[in-house]
Amino acid sequence: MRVVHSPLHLLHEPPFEVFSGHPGPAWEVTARAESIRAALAADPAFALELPAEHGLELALAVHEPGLVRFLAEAWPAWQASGERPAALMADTFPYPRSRSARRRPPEPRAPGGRVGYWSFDTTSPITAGTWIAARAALDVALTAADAVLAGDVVAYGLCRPPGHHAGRSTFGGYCYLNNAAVVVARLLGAGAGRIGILDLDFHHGNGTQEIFWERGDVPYASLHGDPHRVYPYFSGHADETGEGAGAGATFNQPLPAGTDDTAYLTALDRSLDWLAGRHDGIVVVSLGIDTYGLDPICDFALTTPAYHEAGRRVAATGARLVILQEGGYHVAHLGENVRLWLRGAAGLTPDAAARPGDGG
Ligand code: Q9C
Ligand code: ZN
Repeated sequence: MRVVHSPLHLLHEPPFEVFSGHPGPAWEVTARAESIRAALAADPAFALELPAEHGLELALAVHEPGLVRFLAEAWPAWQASGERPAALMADTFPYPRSRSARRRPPEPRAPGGRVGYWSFDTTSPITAGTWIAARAALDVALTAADAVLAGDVVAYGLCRPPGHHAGRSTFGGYCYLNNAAVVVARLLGAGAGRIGILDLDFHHGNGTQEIFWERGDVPYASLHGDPHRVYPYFSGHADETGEGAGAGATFNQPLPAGTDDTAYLTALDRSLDWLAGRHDGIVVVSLGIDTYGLDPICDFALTTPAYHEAGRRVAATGARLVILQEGGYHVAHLGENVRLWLRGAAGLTPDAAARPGDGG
């Protein structure tokens, strides 16, 4: 299986995040992607490669161009303003329920105002290398998509930063550009017909859902922690099913704390049944491993063998898969869990060492 990764992710090292009133160390750290890269590099079933540059045309189609422009300019503009903090992060957001501000306000000039205008939370700092890393993650995703368009049955993009929380006009949740959504745009443009999205991250993919909310040709299925309980709080409920041409093309399964392997795999089967027949052969997988029982910021109870079984079941649908990395914060076990998911998706046994003939 081709594995696309870029060392440019190392330039994005958020120094902190603010969540539930706690200023704390960032969870979305460089060591995450390095854990995955190391695990895959040690397994001959995977061939690591660098991404090809793809430019920003598709990102500008999926996202509001002002967001892309802001992300590109934010750090230099912040530096030029004379501010010198470790990272640029929003503290003030537009509030659309204000009766006197129902029309969209203009984008302010101040960098601190601009960042609130284009984001929705306080967990996604912009640092000196954030834009370069976000662009590289997009190139990673698009290069994996190219492999599938060229005939590979499955390809994996080791995206960092992740993407599924980024909406058309907003970044947040450690995500800046929506890698999965831009890949879907690429596949649609290549004439691949209806593209399925299977979002397996612990958190609801609010950005991806929003981008395809009114699209009937991009069915979106997600299983995730119930937003009544967990981030991103404001989307992911079961009664969100799409609108307009997209009516019925969104399928959310909010799940309880402690969801274990059996319950998760049952919900996964429901998502796969729902997706079957709604796409024309290619499914983009937003692969979050923050469903892991030991994940430090999430509350599911999955164990390592479930990841191999999940990958196996997704691939057994016969869909061709563009698999993109999203979350997963238990760094020590992250690489192994991803490796096993991908081995399952490749139709390989869990353990390379035990069955040396399986590689390739
Ligand atoms: N202490 C992704 O998994 N912060 N984003 C929660 C809990 C927001 C998750 C912190 C979680 C964002 C891609
Ligand atoms: Zn997540």
